[in-house]
Amino acid sequence: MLNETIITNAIIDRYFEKLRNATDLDVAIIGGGPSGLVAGYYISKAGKKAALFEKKLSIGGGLWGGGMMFNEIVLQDSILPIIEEFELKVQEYKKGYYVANSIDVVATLIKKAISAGLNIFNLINVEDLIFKKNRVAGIVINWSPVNMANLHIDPLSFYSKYVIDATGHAAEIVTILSRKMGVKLNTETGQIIGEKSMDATQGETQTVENTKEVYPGLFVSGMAANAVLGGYRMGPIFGGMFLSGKKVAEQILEKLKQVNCGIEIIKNHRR
Ligand code: 48H
Repeated sequence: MLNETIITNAIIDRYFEKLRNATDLDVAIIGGGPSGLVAGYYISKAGKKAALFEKKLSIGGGLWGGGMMFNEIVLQDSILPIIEEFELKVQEYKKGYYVANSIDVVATLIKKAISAGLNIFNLINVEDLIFKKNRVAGIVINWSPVNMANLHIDPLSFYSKYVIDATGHAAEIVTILSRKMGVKLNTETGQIIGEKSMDATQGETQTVENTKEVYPGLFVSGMAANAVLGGYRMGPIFGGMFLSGKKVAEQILEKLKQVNCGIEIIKNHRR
C-alpha cells in the first residue's frame, strides 16, 4: 500500500531543501535558454553554488522551436569543443555547419547542467533585484502564476554574489535595473541600446563580445547581451549562445577568485 503522506512529504522536504540551498548564492542565473544553461553547467562544474530561475514550466527558452517551429537548430564548427564537452548529437550538413535535433539539445543541456550540480527552479519569475551600495546583490522572486494572475503577493529575496541576465531578447533584468534605478550601464550610451536586425555573422560574433558585466554584480549573456549592447540578431544558429554562456561563466569564475570583488559589501549589509 502506498502512503500519500509520504509521497507529499518527500516532495515538500526535497523542494524546500533545494530552496533553502539557494537563498545565498554565488551566482543566480535568470533564464533557462541555451546561454543560461551553458553558464550554469560551467559554474556548477567549477564547484560554485549556482541556481537557475526560469519563469516558464519548461526549461530551454528559444531552443525548442528551432527555426520557425521546425525543431532543428544549426551550430557552427567554432563550437566543436563545446559540442564534445556536452556530448551533443550533431550531423554535419555542409562544411562548417552542423544540424541538431532541438529537443535532444534541450534534454542534453538540462541533463548535463543538473548533473554538474546546477539547481534549477522552473515557474519562478524574477521580478526585481536586490540593490545595495550601487551594486546588484541578489534577486527578488515570485511564482509565475502569481504574476500571471496579477495577485498582490509580496515576493522573497535571494542574495547572490553575481547575477546573470540570460532572459533573451527582452533582457528583462537589465530593463528592470535601468527603469527602477536609472543607473548608468556599461554600454556605449550608458543605457540599453536595443537589438539590431538580422545579420548572422555579426550577431554571432557580437553576442560573445557583448557578454560582460553591465553593472557591478550584473552580467548579460546570450541574446540579452545583444539587446543591451546593440548587437544584431542571428536567427536559429546557436553557437554564439553556447560561447556566450561559457564566456560569462569564465568571467564570473575569475571574479569569484578575487577576495575583494564587492562580496564583502553584501555581507556587511546582512549584519
Ligand atoms: C525568469 C525569465 C524571465 C524572468 C525571461 O530566449 P532564451 O532562449 O535566451 P538565450 O539568450 O539563452 O538564447 C536566445 C535564443 O533562444 C534566441 O532567441 C535566438 C538565438 N534568437 C535569434 C533571433 O534572431 O531571434 O531564453 C530566455 C529564458 C526564457 O525561457 C524565458 O522564459 C526566461 O529566460 N525568462 N525567467 N524570470 N524575469 N524573463
